[in-house]
Amino acid sequence: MTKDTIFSRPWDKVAPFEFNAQVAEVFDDMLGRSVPFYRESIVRQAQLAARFYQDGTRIYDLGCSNGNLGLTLCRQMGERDFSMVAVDNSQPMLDTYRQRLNDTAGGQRIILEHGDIRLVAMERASVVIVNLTLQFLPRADRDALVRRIYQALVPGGVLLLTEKVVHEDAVLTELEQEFYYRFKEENGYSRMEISQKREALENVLIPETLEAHGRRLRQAGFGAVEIWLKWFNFAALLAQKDV
Ligand code: GEK
Repeated sequence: MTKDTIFSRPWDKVAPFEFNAQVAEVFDDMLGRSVPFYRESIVRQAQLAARFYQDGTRIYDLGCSNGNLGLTLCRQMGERDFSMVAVDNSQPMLDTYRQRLNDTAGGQRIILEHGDIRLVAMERASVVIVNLTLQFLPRADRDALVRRIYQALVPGGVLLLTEKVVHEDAVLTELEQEFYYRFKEENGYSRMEISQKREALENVLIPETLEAHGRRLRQAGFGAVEIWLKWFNFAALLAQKDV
């Protein structure tokens, strides 16, 4: 695993964050050290996907990056047949995913699609995964995507939505961020790295409150919504379409 040192030297001007080849190369180290319970949440989402998958339907992974979820799902499903479409608009991420799929038993069950998740056609979905990706869309585009996901789901189908979140209360938002930066420091990031990354993500990663996510899910039609993981400024939700 290549170590993430992207922000370890002072930048003259911090450019907006992009999912380019440099990021793809260090992605696993970056996420492992920047997202609390990243591995745990990948494993549980793969287990949930296996649990809710309905034969003859599809799983969609929107913003699939280098395929950690898909590869974990292949292991979870064993010999069981399934069909997954994994979408990302970063070619370097998909190149890594492709290489990893070639080395994975049953990897042909996953189809990679290069494109914008706002435009991807979806149908007969029993599981849609949006892991840490809705936050990168302009806020104005989020309602439409969640509505389209709801429409593409078969009865009993689920959306697994994980996001960085903020609190409605500014003081609690600050507390959550303080603990988040503490987590990053404990994982070896310097204060300068943390601050430059924060600047690079400004206006690129736009987190919302849990209440805003709940409202959007309900407005799209989801009846049952469960927060199955919460750590300060991170939350993972499961929303199910009525059977
Ligand atoms: C994981 N889910 O490891 N269309 C397609 N892809 C996009 C778009 C878009 N509009 N915007 C961003 N992406 C992954 C982690 S990373 C989260 C997701 C993070 C892609 C982007 O290229 C990147 O690969 C991914 O969404 C976000 O389970 O790095 O914080």
